[in-house]
Amino acid sequence: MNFEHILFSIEDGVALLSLNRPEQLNSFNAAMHGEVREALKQVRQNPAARVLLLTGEGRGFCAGQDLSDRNVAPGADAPDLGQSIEQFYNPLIRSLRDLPLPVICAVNGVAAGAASFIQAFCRIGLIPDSGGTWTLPRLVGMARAKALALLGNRLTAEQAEQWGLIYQVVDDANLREEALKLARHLATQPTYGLALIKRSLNASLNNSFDEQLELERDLQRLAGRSEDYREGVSAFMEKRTPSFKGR
Ligand code: T3D
Repeated sequence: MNFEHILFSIEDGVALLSLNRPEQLNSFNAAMHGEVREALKQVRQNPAARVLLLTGEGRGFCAGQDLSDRNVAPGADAPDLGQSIEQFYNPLIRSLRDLPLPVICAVNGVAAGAASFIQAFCRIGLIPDSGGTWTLPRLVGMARAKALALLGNRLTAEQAEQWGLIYQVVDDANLREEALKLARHLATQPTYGLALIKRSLNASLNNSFDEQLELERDLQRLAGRSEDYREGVSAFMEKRTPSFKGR
């Protein structure tokens, strides 16, 4: 498949997916959804991909749905946004959350809509979707989540970091390099073990402490059977740097 709306490559273990509709601040249309879906399928199927790095071309990261596709004539039927969420957005979010690899998001500019430092939805009469109403209160607490969602104010990257919405702010000029450095490091690490860590942390948000202890037992059993665990222990005993294969 030739990609028109995204840039996609797999190199040095890093799958790099950059949204590429800069004039529309990388907002999503159906074609871009299709390309992202195909790229994520390739990431899942290609063992050479050991980390996913998401970013955007131009001055924006992503402005959510392309609203020019939603500008209906007076009197025309309203679009079925529920259907669009079901067909496009929810599968995308599930696919990223369930991807058995670390996912790094290098947010290079304004992010609104599906990946967001502006919960812009309230400005056009919609609600935060793509899991926003689930994720936001868990990351920043209910008071701040409500303020972000009801006011639609811009949250600076520094504030987003302070509030726990993102991991780290870096200088604009260094973003791509810093993100690649992190991605390349993760690409040399025990990918299968990292996938199990991601799975257990995701599950912890809904589990009781006892349920989580049981999940940890089950996933540690799987991790303990991996080639990388064996290599990690050997390397430790032999006082050398481990060489992980991601299995
Ligand atoms: O299928 C479904 O519909 C399901 C539902 C999905 C839910 C959603 O995702 S709804 C959320 C949709 N997104 C928004 O409401 C954000 C709209 N954009 C903005 O509010 C602002 O653009 C930003 C706050 C993100 C950035 O502001 P600013 O001042 O930095 O840039 P700008 O001048 O507004 O935008 C620059 C250009 O990008 C401009 O085009 P132009 O005038 O240069 O030709 C603008 O129209 C375009 N653009 C920005 N966002 C979108 C967009 N074009 C289409 N769709 C957009 N979402």
